[in-house]
Amino acid sequence: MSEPAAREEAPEAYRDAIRGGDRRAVARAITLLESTRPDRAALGQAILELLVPETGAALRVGITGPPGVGKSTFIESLGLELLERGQRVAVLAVDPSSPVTGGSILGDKTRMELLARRSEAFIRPSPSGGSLGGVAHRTRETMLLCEAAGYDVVLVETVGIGQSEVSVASMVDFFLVLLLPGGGDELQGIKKGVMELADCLVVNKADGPTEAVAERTRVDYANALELLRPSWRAWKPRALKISAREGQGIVQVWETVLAHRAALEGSGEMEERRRHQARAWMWSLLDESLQHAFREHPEVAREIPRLEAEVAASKATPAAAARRLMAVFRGGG
Ligand SMILES: Nc1nc2c(ncn2[C@@H]2O[C@H](COP(=O)(O)OP(=O)(O)OP(=O)(O)O)[C@@H](O)[C@H]2O)c(=O)[nH]1
Ligand SMILES: [Mg+2]
Repeated sequence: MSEPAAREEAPEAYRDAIRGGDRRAVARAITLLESTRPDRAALGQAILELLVPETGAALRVGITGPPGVGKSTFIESLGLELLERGQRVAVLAVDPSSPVTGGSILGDKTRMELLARRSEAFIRPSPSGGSLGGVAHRTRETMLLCEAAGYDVVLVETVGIGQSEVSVASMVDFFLVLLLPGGGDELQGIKKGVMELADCLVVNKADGPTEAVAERTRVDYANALELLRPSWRAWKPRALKISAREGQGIVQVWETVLAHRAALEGSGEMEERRRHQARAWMWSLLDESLQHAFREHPEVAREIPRLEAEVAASKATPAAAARRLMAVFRGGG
């Protein structure tokens, strides 16, 4: 955007620039959304609201896996393949552990060197600081901005720590779990429940000395998937093996993503999935702002330390203290 500064602050100017695919405008709008200054954040929200009608067209893919499994290498490889196919690609991250300076994807830009250099690709580190919920909300909003800017595919990466996989799974159309050759999911630090969320399990590093064990691991996972109760009428999760480093199997992964989309669109489940996600997101935002309003309420804030102390000293039950705080909040206390 090259308009004078004052005009740039109008949400409409951002909207037009983002619609036109201006990457700098996208980046600046994301920074606004992430801002802790209420007026900046409000401008970000105003921009987002103007753009909502233009969102939803991208294919959203979530990628998780244990540290060192090859997520960045895979995303670079898949991203380049998609660019070859004429698609524009955005890469985002959810990393609640990331320090103030931004997430690991920033360092990853060096690992996604080829992708980062391409003008059809947009790479954005995880929003930093705050709760997982907050970080995930920002990433979701960033995803919408990227869609409005015309990115065809949004890849959302998260390292499997805490609950971040679950929140990424709840914002994407396709959820992919990358695994290492050998070692069960628990050994790899994949938590219970994450397997059930996967639309596809992908064993990476199927090359050189680890190729044979990668195939055995793939078969083991394929068998394990057979035992899971299917989440979808039209889709049975698959187990694949790839070498992200050699670029082997990447096309097959993408064809699986496309087959999944076709299947779920055919059964109406894709629309269902997105509707469900949008409702859940609304409630999660509401939970967040209610919590905030509650803690900011002056009388509640005054009561909290006293009641916490009473609960800790077993002088009041948690239930009674919670009831008391609610009564204060409602103005009846
Ligand atoms: N042999 C082999 N090595 C690979 C492959 N993919 C990635 N690696 C190597 O595995 C290491 C980790 O790769 P990354 O892509 O950084 O893994 P990551 O999952 O992004 O790691 P974190 O971001 O630290 O969680 C690097 O040394 C890569 O070169 C592969 O397909 N085969
Ligand atoms: Mg990485």
